[in-house]
Amino acid sequence: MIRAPIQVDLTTGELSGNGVQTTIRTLCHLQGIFRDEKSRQALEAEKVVYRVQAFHPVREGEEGGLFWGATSIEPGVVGDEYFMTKGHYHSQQNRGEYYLTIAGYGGLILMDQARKTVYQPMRPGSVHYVPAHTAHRVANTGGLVLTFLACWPSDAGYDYERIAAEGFSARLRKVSGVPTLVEDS
Ligand code: PAN
Ligand code: ZN
Repeated sequence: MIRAPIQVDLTTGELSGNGVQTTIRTLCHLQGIFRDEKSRQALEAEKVVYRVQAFHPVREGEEGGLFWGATSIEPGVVGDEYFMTKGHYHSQQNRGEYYLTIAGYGGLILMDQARKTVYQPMRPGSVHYVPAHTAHRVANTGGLVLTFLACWPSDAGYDYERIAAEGFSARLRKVSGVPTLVEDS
């Protein structure tokens, strides 16, 4: 089915138009995500960490379509770890994705099947290819809202359970004020 276009505000990354859905993730949704659980609990439970807007022109799980999204992560830390997304593998592991940074500064954290974790600095205009079979998460390392756009296959799905069970092998932490990828002990 041919769908009406939606709009991206190229300054803020905000999506608008028919079919755009918004999900909010507050600190209370992010139990077990950050290394320092005590610090997370000491913060305001309703504090917004990130917001995801998504445009699904076809049903989730349908083969052959593409989804479009915008994620905005607030600046902040939990302990010494930057505010970040939950992170996931795609349920259909052989599905990749693109990210395009619109505003702010951050890090895309990628972990391959061998649990090797790297991070790529994100800045306005940076385009990041998330390969298939690769866990992905984004952290806001700056003092402003970090917003990026994403495009991914409609049958990719989200495997959050594996991240909940196994985590990433490294975390992006603020060490002497500098974003540093630190192996998780
Ligand atoms: C993105 C992410 C979005 C939020 O649209 O879903 O940035 O991150 P979490 O889903 O890990 O909470 C994407 O990667 N879609 O596949
Ligand atoms: Zn994804």
